[in-house]
Amino acid sequence: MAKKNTNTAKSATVSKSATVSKNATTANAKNPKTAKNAKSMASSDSIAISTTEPGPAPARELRIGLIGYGFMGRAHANAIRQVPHFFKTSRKPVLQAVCGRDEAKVREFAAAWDARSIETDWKKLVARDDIDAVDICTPNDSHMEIALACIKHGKMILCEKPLALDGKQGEAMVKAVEKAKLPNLVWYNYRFLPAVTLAKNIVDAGELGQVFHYRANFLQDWTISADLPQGGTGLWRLDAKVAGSGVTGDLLAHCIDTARWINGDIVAVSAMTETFIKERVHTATGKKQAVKIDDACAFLARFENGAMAVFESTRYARGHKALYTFEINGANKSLAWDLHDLNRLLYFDHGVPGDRRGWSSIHCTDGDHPYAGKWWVPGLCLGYEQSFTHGLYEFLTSLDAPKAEKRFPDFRHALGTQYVCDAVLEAARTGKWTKVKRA
Ligand code: SOE
Repeated sequence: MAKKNTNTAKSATVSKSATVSKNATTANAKNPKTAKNAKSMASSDSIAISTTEPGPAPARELRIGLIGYGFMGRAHANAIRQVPHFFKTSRKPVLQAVCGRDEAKVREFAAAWDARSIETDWKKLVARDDIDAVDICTPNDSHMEIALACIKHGKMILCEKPLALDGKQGEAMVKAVEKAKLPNLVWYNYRFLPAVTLAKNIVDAGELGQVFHYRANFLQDWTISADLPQGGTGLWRLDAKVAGSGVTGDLLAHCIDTARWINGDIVAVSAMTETFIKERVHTATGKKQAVKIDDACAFLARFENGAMAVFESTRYARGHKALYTFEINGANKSLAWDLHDLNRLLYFDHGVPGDRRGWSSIHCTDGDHPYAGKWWVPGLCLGYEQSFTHGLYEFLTSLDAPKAEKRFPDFRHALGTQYVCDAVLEAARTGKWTKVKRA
């Protein structure tokens, strides 16, 4: 390893000096004065770089096999590429392989994202010796089977949310992964945005005082058309057998993850759901079939810390594409966040003198803000994609300190979120307040 480094340092020296002396010669021919400057530049430049000191040891690779190449596959592949450019970790993530059933599409994805190899059978991928971690980016009904196979083969797992179809599946996954002591993550990404992490830090510092209220929405409008079929690429989200549930597992799960992370466990819920379009053509059969997912869901919740909450999600809020918002109100301060203006955290401090009191808007792009200092210069914005990059960074960091408190959602945390989803659906079915199981 050290030898390789030294070589790298040497070859850097050779090529840089070569460039400098070429410039110097050209300058010399034209203007002797410039030539003198160029010479001194050349010597100081080469002093700066002609070192035989080895640079830092290159990070050991973490060879990731990605299963699934849809929209989420791209989000994850992008994070795998970004982490080593912006963050220091002792394992360098690389896209060792991508896997999907359609070979032409997998090849296209592999070319676009520089995957080193492809597979069309996930069982082969999880058995490969050159894969350290598997990134499960497939529809929800396959998470458990793939995760259990990964565990058998001793692979770390990065699993797309929600963890599974329901708590029962989630329990089997948690049991197996913890028994095997394999590092694991679930991609609940929004908590890693600087403004959301700042909200968490402010609440953790106790600045809000007693927390009274939490409210969150996740609003979309893409399923309003009755002509939209269920099943197949992207549209599996409308097929209960594949998705497990509708907006509860797909969208509210994000809100629940953030809420539990910031404000602690949810202990009981009361809910209502609605399926506005009762039948849709299924892409697999070409026939109209009953729609069994929740198109919309609203629920009330009680947190362990006594705070009360309101959550709402729908795919029928005309005009809203992905409006995730939350607000938290404490005795001293309130915080609010909106995905459409994701770099800002709204902040109200009752401690400010009354005549200057008001909501302020913190643009979380300064070096003091979580993650922001690792990117550009202060004031320049980050986006949706960085939420995945930061999540992966936290996962990689934890590999060096497996006993430290995890700064990302693992299977067990995601199981807690799954239990809230299960309780919400149960409460909507029975019309009763329902206790949430503890993960
Ligand atoms: C659904 O439209 C979806 O893509 C979810 O599946 C994602 O988890 C969410 O982040 C954005 O919306």
